[in-house]
Amino acid sequence: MSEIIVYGVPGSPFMRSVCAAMEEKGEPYRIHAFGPGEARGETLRKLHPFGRIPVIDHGDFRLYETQAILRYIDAIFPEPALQPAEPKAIGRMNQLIGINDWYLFPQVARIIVFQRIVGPVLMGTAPDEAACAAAVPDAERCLHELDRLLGDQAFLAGDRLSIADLLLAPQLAYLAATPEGAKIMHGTKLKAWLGRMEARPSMQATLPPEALRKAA
Ligand SMILES: N[C@@H](CCC(=O)N[C@@H](CS)C(=O)NCC(=O)O)C(=O)O
Repeated sequence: MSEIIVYGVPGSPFMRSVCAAMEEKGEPYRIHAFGPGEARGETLRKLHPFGRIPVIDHGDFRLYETQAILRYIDAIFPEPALQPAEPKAIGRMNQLIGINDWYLFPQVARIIVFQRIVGPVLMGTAPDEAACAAAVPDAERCLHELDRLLGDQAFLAGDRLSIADLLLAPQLAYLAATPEGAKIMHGTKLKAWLGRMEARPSMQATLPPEALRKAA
């Protein structure tokens, strides 16, 4: 079977989810890293019409949208399974994926993490304090709901690691490193879960570049 190539910009949380899934599977993969300029230009548009990362190639099969990539990886490398079999856990995992893609990333991480970490490190911009403050109610809603759904479980969708954990942990690792995220997550079960996730070899093997880690 041909090797999976992951296209993206190192430090991207969505790309980290894909790489962490490959690490969990213990399967080799290759990263094709774009520079920040390339990631906004025609090179990327040729791979991804919406100009986002990550994208994967598996032989002549190309795929984008992180949750689709994660499900594909789980289908071609079945062990260890990253999707539950029990209907309620499947529903919960899919709900969490939706929360990430519809609320947490666009309403919260894309604003607070960009303003506090990505912009200052990669573009030399100063944080827009008003934009960060305006995103706090959405951050509170998302993080409190994730904490509630996690409850006393070991993982977000139950007692086993799933795609939901791998999608959300890279996003929350950045968010927890911002003053807004740190304050909201302080003392929560979600924060403890994040600590457990960050200790996993798959997350340790896919740490963001040092400059982004230091800023975080
Ligand atoms: N729905 C997409 C979102 C991916 C996404 O937004 N990736 C970010 C990087 S983490 C990106 O490409 N940003 C480029 C931009 O905002 O122009 C997915 O799940 O793959």
